[in-house]
Amino acid sequence: MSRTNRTGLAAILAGVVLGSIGLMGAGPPPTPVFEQYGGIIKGTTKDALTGRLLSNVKVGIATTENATEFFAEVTSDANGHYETPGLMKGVYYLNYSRQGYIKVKNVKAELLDEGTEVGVADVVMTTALGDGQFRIVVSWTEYSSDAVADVDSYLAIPGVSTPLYYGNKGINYYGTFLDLDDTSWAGPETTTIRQLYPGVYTFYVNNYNRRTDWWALGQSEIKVVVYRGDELVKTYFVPQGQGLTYALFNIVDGQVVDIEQWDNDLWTH
Ligand SMILES: [Ca+2]
Repeated sequence: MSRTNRTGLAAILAGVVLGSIGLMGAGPPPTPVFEQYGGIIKGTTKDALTGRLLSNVKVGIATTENATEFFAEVTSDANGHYETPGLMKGVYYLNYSRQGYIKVKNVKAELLDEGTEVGVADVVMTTALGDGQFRIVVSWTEYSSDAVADVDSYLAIPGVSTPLYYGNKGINYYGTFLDLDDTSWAGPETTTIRQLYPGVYTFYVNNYNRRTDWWALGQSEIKVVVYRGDELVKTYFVPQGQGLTYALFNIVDGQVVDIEQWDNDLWTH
C-alpha cells in the first residue's frame, strides 16, 4: 500500500486536531510511542452511505494483526480527522470502531523511515445491515496524475441484462442500490444489495474518464470492501495491471467468491 507511505501530505491535511489519546499499560517500552519520534499516521473517517466525514470513531493502534489490546487509541474529531501520537518506524495495524457501525480491523500502515514520515490511512465505515444484505464500498486515491478520477462500480444481477451502474443509481434496481456515485477522486462509491436473489452476482470496477490510458485503473489504489449483515467480509485491492475493467468477485448464494481478474469484455457504459 504505497498510499500509507506517502510523505508530504502534512500540508494537505493541516489543521488536523488531535483527538483524545489514551496510552494503555504502564511501564517501560516495548511501546512504540515516543514523542521524539516524529512519524505519525493520520487519516479521515467517512460514512459509506452519506460520504460525510465521521466523528467519534475510535482508532486503536497495534503492532500485530488481530490485536485485542492497543498501545494507543485516538478518536476522530468533528471533521472526521484522526492522528496518532509520534511513532517509531514500523508496521502498524489500525482498528476502527464506532457505535452502530461495523468494525474495521487490521488496516495496515507502514512507516519506513525514522523521523517525520506521515502515513495516511483513510477509512470508510458503514452502519450494520440486515441479515443477508450486502454493502460494497469502493474508495481510491485522491488526485494523482497517473490515476483515474472517476472510477465506476458495476454490479451484474442474475437474470438482468443491464447491471447496476451510475445510469440507474438512486433507485431500487432489482433489489440493489447505487447509493453513492463519486465522480471526482477518492470515493466512497457505495453499492447495497437489499434483496439478494438466487444466482450469480458479479462486481467490477471500470475506468470511466481516462480510457486512453490502460494502466491508469491499476494505478488508482482502488480498495473494495465487502460487508454482509453486521460484518466486514473481505477487502480487495485492484493491483497494478493493464485494462479498463477489473472484476473483483461474485456473490453466489450469499457467499463471496474471488475473481480478481482484468476483464474488458464485461458490460460497461
Ligand atoms: Ca464513479
